[in-house]
Amino acid sequence: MPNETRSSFSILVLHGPNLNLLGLREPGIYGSVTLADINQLLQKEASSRSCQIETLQSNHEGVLVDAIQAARTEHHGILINAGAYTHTSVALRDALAAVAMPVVEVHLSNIYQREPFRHHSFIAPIAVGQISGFGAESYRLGLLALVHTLKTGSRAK
Ligand code: CA2
Repeated sequence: MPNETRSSFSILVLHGPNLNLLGLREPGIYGSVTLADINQLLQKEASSRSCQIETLQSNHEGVLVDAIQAARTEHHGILINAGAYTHTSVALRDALAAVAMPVVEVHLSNIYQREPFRHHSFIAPIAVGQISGFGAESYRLGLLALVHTLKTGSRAK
């Protein structure tokens, strides 16, 4: 079914390494919200837009690559906070590019206000867009941006 006439989408939400520690360690940088809180927020936002989400957190690059490959037949788009793999992983970027579906990259912190090694993202060039620096709100905004992209097929150039 063409996207313009679809009323619902299935979205894979991926969380990379150490994000399972959210709310439990370093609240000064990443805040006190837990990953379970973020997933719950996304579930609520998605269901109010008649969308489905599947969430997965992994500390292992290969697990994330496998999930991205499997998304090809299960989902319409991917929302990803790849954590530190953002700055290191050609494998994740290649997998995301290979599945050829809209990807939105999100970060809790503003990666451009942090150490120089966090300023480069391997994912950004193959993503529809990136949202960085709004805490848990980055995920909500990212989900809205992804749903908008899926519904309209629109991407700014
Ligand atoms: O700001 C983000 O969302 C990051 O993707 C978070 C990554 C970091 O490597 C990226 O540069 C930016 C780190 C996630 C680690 O999360 C923790 C949470 C609590 C305690 C320790 C780590």
